[in-house]
Amino acid sequence: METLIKNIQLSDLKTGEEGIITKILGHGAFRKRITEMGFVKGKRVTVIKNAPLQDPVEYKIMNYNVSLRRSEAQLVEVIAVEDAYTLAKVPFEGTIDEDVLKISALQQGSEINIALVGNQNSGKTTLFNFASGSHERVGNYSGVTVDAKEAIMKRGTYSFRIVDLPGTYSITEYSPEELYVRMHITEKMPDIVVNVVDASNLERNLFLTTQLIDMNIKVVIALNMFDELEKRGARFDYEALGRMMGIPIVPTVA
Ligand SMILES: Nc1nc2c(ncn2[C@@H]2O[C@H](COP(=O)(O)OP(=O)(O)O)[C@@H](O)[C@H]2O)c(=O)[nH]1
Ligand SMILES: [Mg+2]
Repeated sequence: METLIKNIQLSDLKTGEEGIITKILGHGAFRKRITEMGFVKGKRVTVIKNAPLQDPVEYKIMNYNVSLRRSEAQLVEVIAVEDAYTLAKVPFEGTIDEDVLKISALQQGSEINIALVGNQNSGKTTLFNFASGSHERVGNYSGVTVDAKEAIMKRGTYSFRIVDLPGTYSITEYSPEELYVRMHITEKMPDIVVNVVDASNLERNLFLTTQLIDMNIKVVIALNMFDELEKRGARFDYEALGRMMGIPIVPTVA
């Protein structure tokens, strides 16, 4: 039987407790800074001082003492050291080296959250159904006015949690759909946003893309309906556009 081991927030560890880092949430400047401080997957972190409701929290990582704001520590996921032993199938009293702990932490952290974002009729649901086809459906979850579908698929040791978000032309919060998509990105912090773009309607579709770029998140463009483009005999140097925007563009036919 597979043991279910829960990731916990680093901020929840109490003084003296230790964890092994399984995932860093967040993007951009925060991610860069925290990684530079040594907070990367597989590293052991010890709580030096975590007083309730007090900021900052003090940690020891790679033999350095560092302070993190509580809000930052909430973006670091860890597993308890005991759990890393369980994952590594080594008894807790047994001898174990850091490499083994690291490998088990990497396995634990291998859930990748993907959000499909794009205009209506760009092919999000078709892509979602293709990706989740024979896989487990987690089901629908709904806001007050809009729905999103979620599925998990597994490839090797990775599991991908994919969310099909409602179609939007922008995410400036004017409609419930826009608000929902924006909240999902800022609060759930998907590891990757797949921006599904209708290749035959580029100009309109790329407006949303520019807004996603401004959100400082990891974006990949699925240049969908590529068959329609080819049918019209159009040629499009999407690699050059991708280089200009700093985003990988992958042609797809959902
Ligand atoms: N030709 C073509 N049609 C597609 C492709 N992807 C989706 N469609 C069609 O486009 C329509 C809208 O797709 P849908 O997945 O519902 O879009 P959504 O609103 O973004 O979820 C459907 O009729 C799909 O069958 C594609 O790559 N090529
Ligand atoms: Mg849809």
